[in-house]
Amino acid sequence: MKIPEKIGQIIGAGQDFLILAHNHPDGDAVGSVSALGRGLKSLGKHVDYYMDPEIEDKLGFIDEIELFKHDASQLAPKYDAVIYVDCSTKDYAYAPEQMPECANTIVVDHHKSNEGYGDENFVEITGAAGELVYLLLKDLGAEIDDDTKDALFTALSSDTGSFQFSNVTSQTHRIAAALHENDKIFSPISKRLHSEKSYAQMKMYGEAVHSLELHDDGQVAFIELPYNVIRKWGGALNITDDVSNIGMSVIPVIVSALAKETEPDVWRISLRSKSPYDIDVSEVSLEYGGGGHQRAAGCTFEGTEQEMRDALIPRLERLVAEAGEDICES
Ligand SMILES: [Mn+2]
Repeated sequence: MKIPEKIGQIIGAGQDFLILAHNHPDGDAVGSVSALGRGLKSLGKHVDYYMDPEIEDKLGFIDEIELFKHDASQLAPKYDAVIYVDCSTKDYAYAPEQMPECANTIVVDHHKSNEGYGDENFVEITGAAGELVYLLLKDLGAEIDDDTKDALFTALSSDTGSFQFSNVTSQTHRIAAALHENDKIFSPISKRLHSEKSYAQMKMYGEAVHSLELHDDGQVAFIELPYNVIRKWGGALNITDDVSNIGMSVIPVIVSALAKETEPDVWRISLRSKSPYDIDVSEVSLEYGGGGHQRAAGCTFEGTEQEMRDALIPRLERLVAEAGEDICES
């Protein structure tokens, strides 16, 4: 994997860096941003983070979060570079309305749909953006201390569904192995990220299971969490990541959708497709201004529940139909 040389030069020559990630940051975004910032600071650089304050409680063990800024007035007027992490497009980033002056724009991302909007782009399709951050920190000769390891493991573990998804490669495991060196144990973080839930989160999970529908002879799963249900169980932050994957655990589902009504008539849609089928759910998310990967993508739909269902369910059935007739054989 080739890291553009210019990135090392910009970081080497610069002193002040601004790090951004996407809206509604997940474990990969928060972990990658934190690890990158800590690594740059180990090289004597000054780092500011500007991040969406809506961060899931389960990520609260990452101390770097306390340094995240949410108020643009706290930022410097000028940086040597802004680094976009885990953002498939510039628009998807959580950024101040009035961006400080940044001499360079660096992009570190792993989304297939990323077209390279930076001056310098380290964009490769990997399991997690955290893999790219690890490679970059190694390349820069940055220190990877215990907290940085925790952040990187969080990134890898989050975006690979605890190393279960098809985006896991030998590189993902090699990096995870390197993080485990010196008898470092990540079991508590794994449990925290993937199995522990609060009562409200578990009830929300139950509501999602309860709403599960199958379409297209069981090949398409559809789960809906309406606004009143989300409110009842404490808000959208109590919808854990694994809710998006409930549909995928049902046989013989190959495409699943989770529709969350985060505000009245505003639906955040998460799409999944099962490997090894050649189905790219980002085709659908892109039609609605979203983005993502072949097997995990997202977008926002504005409209009534009926409008959302009428648009989405037939579209997913068509996606499956277009993938070919032999799909049920394997
Ligand atoms: Mn990611």
